[in-house]
Amino acid sequence: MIELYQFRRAWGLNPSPFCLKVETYCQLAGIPYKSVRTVPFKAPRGKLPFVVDGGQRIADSGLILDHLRANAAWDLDAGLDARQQAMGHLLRRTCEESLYFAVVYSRWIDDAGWAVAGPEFFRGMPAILRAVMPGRLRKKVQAQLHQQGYGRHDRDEVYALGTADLAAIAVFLGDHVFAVTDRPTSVDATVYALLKSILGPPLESPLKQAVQASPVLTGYVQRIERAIAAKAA
Ligand SMILES: N[C@@H](CCC(=O)N[C@@H](CS)C(=O)NCC(=O)O)C(=O)O
Repeated sequence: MIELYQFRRAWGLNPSPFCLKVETYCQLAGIPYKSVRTVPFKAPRGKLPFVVDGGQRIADSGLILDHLRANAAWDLDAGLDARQQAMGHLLRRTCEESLYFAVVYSRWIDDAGWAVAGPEFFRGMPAILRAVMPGRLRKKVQAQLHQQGYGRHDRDEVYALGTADLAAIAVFLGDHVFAVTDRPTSVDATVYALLKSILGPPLESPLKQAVQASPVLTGYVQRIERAIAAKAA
């Protein structure tokens, strides 16, 4: 049984796109796993998720998926040709290296998003910690986004960057059932995780408006959820 170390649920959902990516992959591939709640400072690389499999600790969602796919019975990417793999790589990078940071901005930096996300992220924390931790971590995320670059843009520009990614993803998906072939792959775990992270939480932002306005994107999210349900049945 794989142990998947991740954040506490927020709004009843997996709040982290990278944790949700791994959890979705496990669900799509029918991999038995146990979710274990933890915090980043206990992770091997200071970020979540990580997994423990037979005593081996593996951090980073991409490396975790590589590890899971090494078991042929769990390899959703088997049989993809070089072009499909390349398209998947580009799509994944768009989600993880660009769209992700717009999502982070919508939760941690945008005052409207923070007013909703802050209390939920730190719910249940002892009052003494809750008085200092949210502000401290918000400053840390602010510094991370500044280093990454998107934090140097104003609100409209950040959302323009994110919605441009969403528009490109929607064109790429078009009328395809799944991202790069006719069945779910690891690429779908990533794309779904980002779209669900925008759609699921009760946060209003131009990112959410863009997903909700796209039948391609909302239809895709529903298809992935049907594929997960079918695998569990
Ligand atoms: N490259 C890593 C990124 C993981 C990541 O950024 N995780 C975030 C949550 S979505 C995290 O743990 N942040 C806590 C921190 O930076 O302190 C992966 O693919 O797993």
